[in-house]
Amino acid sequence: MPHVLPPLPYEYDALEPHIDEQTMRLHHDIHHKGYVDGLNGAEKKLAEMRESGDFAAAQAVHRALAFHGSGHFNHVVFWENMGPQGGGTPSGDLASRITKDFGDFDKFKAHFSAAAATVEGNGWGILAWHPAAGHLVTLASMNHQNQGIHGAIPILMLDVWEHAYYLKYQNKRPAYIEAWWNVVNWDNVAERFDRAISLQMQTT
Ligand code: MN3
Repeated sequence: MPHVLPPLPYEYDALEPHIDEQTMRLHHDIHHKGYVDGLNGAEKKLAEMRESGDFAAAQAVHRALAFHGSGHFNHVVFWENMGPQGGGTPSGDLASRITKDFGDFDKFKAHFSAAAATVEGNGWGILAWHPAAGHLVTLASMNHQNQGIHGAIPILMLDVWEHAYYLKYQNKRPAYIEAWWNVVNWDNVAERFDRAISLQMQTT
């Protein structure tokens, strides 16, 4: 079954003034759709390669698979991580866990912002549950096909590719990151956290 571009879970202008409508239209309709099409193309090529037994292009196709696959799935999380009623601070188990693993929310926020701001070039700031470590981790991911810690489950993702903010914030990525906190849908992050912590990897 081919992958399909999911519609945004809110209107294109719903995150104004923090994320502008034009950026959202380009980001979702053009960039995200490109990842979906690329992923479908890579999977189709892989199926053809299995059929023909000719794997000469395997390296390039797997590179495309990782690039477009990560691009697609990261954006699904990213869109749902935001919402027009966002901002504030998390509550419940997620809030307790953030305090336990990062000290307090403000320390976590500063740490996550620094991770996102210092990604070299394009990439992502990621808060993830690591089943093997048994705690939350903050990741700074260059591009998105080169995940740093395998097995981590992203529950909050911030896109810091320039296409996510350049129209409104130009080179001021920290200003975009600061504004982004106002649209975080913590209910969604908490829901992801609740599901993620049910997975415990056996490491001993
Ligand atoms: Mn993007």
